[in-house]
Amino acid sequence: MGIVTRGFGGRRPDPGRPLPPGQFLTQDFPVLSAGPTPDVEVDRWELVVTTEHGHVRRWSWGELMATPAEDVVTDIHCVTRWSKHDTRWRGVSVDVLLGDVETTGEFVLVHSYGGYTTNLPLADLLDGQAWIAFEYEGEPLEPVHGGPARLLVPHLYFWKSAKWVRGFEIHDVDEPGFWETYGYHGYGDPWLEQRYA
Ligand SMILES: Nc1nc2c(c(=O)[nH]1)N[C@H]1C(S)=C(S)[C@@H](COP(=O)(O)O)O[C@H]1N2
Ligand SMILES: [Mo]
Repeated sequence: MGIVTRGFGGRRPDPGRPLPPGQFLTQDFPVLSAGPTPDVEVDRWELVVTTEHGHVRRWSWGELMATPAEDVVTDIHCVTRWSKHDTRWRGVSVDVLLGDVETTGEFVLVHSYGGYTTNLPLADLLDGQAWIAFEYEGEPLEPVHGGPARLLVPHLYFWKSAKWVRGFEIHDVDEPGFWETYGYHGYGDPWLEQRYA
């Protein structure tokens, strides 16, 4: 007997797979943006990490592309109650980017081109839990979905996955980001239904 592999084309929704409470499955890819899609050219793009001591580490687009990337297949969950199974991304693990950044800060305020921000514990960006994603389903990430690159943190509600990501500010204290200031939960675990504070 051969081994049956589920190829990309063969992926199907699995109605038996558990969803976080209060979520429904969608086949679409809704766009949720708090403002217009910023025009981010890759030759101007950079990712800037600032530590609590003010140390700065930058990556240009070329440097990001030269960094080993990985394929990620994961479920995503939006606080507006849609979830998607088996979304396929390509990106650079945040572990690789922060590998040589010295910090004892515990919190990150993520910044996007266009001004969006979101906060999360640094630990949630590490240990294979977060990527700077630049491809979706085998194609360059579309601008409306955060292209050229977005943060992907699929274990938290999708508002933490900042589109058009521009940088991480590492802090000793937790500072609320854009939606968190408007009452969204500080952490946002979909399995615990941490929608609002
Ligand atoms: N920069 C930026 N990132 C963002 C948002 C935004 O408005 N601006 N919206 C967030 C929210 S609420 C969700 S649900 C997802 C939506 O991503 P999508 O539009 O690719 O589905 O992006 C998140 N990241
Ligand atoms: Mo959202």
